[in-house]
Amino acid sequence: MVSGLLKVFTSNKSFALPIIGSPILNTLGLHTFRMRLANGFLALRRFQVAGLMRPIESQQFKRDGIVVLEDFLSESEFSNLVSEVKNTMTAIDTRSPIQNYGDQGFGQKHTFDWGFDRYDGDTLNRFYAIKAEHNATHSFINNKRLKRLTCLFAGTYHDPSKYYLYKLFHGTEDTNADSQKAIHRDTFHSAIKLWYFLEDVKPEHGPFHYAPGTHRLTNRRLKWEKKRSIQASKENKGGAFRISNEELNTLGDGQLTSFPVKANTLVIADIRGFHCRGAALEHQSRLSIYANIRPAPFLPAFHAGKLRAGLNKAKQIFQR
Ligand SMILES: O=C(O)CCC(=O)C(=O)O
Ligand SMILES: [Fe+2]
Repeated sequence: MVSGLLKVFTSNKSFALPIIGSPILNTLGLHTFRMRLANGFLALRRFQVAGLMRPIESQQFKRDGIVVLEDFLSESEFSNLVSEVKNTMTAIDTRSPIQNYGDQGFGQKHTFDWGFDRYDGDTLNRFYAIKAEHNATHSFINNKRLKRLTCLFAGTYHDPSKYYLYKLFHGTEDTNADSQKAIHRDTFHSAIKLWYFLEDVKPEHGPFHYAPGTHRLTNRRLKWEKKRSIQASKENKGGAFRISNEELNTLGDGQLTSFPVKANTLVIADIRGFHCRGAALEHQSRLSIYANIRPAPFLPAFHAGKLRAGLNKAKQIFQR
């Protein structure tokens, strides 16, 4: 019971849990209370990391929940980065060839020496760890504009460990469908994902789709969330709610839009907004640098990197 109560104040979104998933408490508004409270903490964390400074892009992010920044790096920085990433991927793919584990739905993590694979149905997400020798990649991750925007949008301090090189291979939909291609929102609280695309993403590559404006907590949205939380509690379901296109349009907060992009474009999205992966031609791929930045929704901002280093040090001392 105590642990169930404590989980209310974490990012946990499973309606199979005792308190988070209580139909009575959600009828009384627990889920929407968590959403509103998380908004309050986000405002606090944004103030902690950026004060009152708001870069020009933040107006658009506040309105739409997504920004698309073309020509993000200079041509020379971009071409250095692309060759570093492609060389790395080729070397790793040779050492650790892609395997099919027969996963269905949202697959488990399969780690290999340089990263991990995770399948969505038959579609593969291959994430490659960034190592010290990847100079061009490190320059990208430490890009001042990138850090300013991500820290402000997510309300967190910069944490390079969140970044991966990322190759997405679209699979066969008929036999083993990719669940990310259905419209959904990831979280009940604001959090960001970013993709810095290294190659053009055309319609056949399954571009990111997003419904601008749907990250906001409008009254209609809160009503919808409440209804869905009660239903999910009764069915002990997960909390990454799906929505049909018709229902999304009825909600009226924003329409699903495809975001095909040119290489050298950075896309940052608030994943509380409705989104999905676009339909693609089989075996097409997308290449990007990716981060999923999801700070604890009910805590002030803290330096996760420094905390990890401190904990590791303490562990070493105790193990002596
Ligand atoms: O890969 C994409 O375009 C989006 C997939 C998705 O829904 C997610 O990463 O949360
Ligand atoms: Fe998602």
